[in-house]
Amino acid sequence: MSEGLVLGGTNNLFEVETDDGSVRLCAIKGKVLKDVEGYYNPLAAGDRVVYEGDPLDAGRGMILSLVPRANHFVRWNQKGKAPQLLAANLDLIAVVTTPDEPPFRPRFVDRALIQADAEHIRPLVLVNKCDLGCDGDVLDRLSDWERIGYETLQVSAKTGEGMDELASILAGKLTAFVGQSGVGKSSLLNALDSRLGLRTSALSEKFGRGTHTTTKGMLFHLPAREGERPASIIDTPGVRRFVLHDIEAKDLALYFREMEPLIGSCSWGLSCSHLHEPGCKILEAVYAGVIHEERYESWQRIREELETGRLAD
Ligand SMILES: Nc1nc2c(ncn2[C@@H]2O[C@H](COP(=O)(O)OP(=O)(O)O)[C@@H](O)[C@H]2O)c(=O)[nH]1
Ligand SMILES: [Mg+2]
Ligand SMILES: [Zn+2]
Repeated sequence: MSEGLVLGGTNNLFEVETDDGSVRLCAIKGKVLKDVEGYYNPLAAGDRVVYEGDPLDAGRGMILSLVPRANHFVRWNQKGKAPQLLAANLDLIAVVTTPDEPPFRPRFVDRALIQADAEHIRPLVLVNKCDLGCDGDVLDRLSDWERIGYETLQVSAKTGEGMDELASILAGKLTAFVGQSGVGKSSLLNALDSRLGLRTSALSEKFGRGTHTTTKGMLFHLPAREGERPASIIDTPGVRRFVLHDIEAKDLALYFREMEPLIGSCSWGLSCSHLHEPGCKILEAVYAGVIHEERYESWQRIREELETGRLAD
């Protein structure tokens, strides 16, 4: 029995990297992974598992158990009606977005930031395709995320702009790239390591027939750059919408970094809905510009979504 690292997998067959760097295709033995019951997928890229090698086949093995996770990044899978593990044991979540093609989606970013904070994983707002130009709205949101304590970085997988800085941030960490299909997650990976040669596809092809884009998470080790430790990246499946998991509507404001310090100080105390009450410190902060209107709107929409189970946006 030895420990290995899950690189990816589907249909209960997982690619497990062994200590010597080789990869074994492993099935899960029986029902040993009880602690992950109820999930859309039992294991995710980044998981560490205990496996037993097949004595007759160096490329095969059986997963016996899961090593307890330091953290996991999950979203609610609406179709499968279950939480879906996107990645595990992360040091960083890069929430990838674009100024255009596909259009800038700040609410997607807000949701992913909240889920990252809820899991205590450091998030980075990564704007790709900055060669297309960031207009005022995008820059305004970026400076607001910075103001409330999030890191942001503008890069272009196409021109290479910002890629050195990105590589330095990623060095020595396990990072998940999370973002909608088409924002350039695979292109960023190719730019970081030209040997990968991952399939990328134009937006117009993304939703067409026979296209082949990432449908499962996959972990890649990048070569170390001079003077830096190597980076590992998980390319997660492109998610069209990001639905929060395991966060209650009444607690949502706790995950908005600029709202959290105000909670409890409203005239109505903890029973304040922050929607219309006089003496609401959150509403006052919105009027005073301390909470960005767009963030307040994000909060309202997500709260309604969590309360009713109906998807907004
Ligand atoms: N203009 C521009 N296009 C890019 C950039 N990065 C990726 N793309 C294009 O965006 C499309 C989607 O990229 P892909 O990597 O497949 O996105 P993914 O679905 O997130 O993996 C492809 O046509 C890429 O050529 C960039 O920095 N600038
Ligand atoms: Mg891709
Ligand atoms: Zn209030």
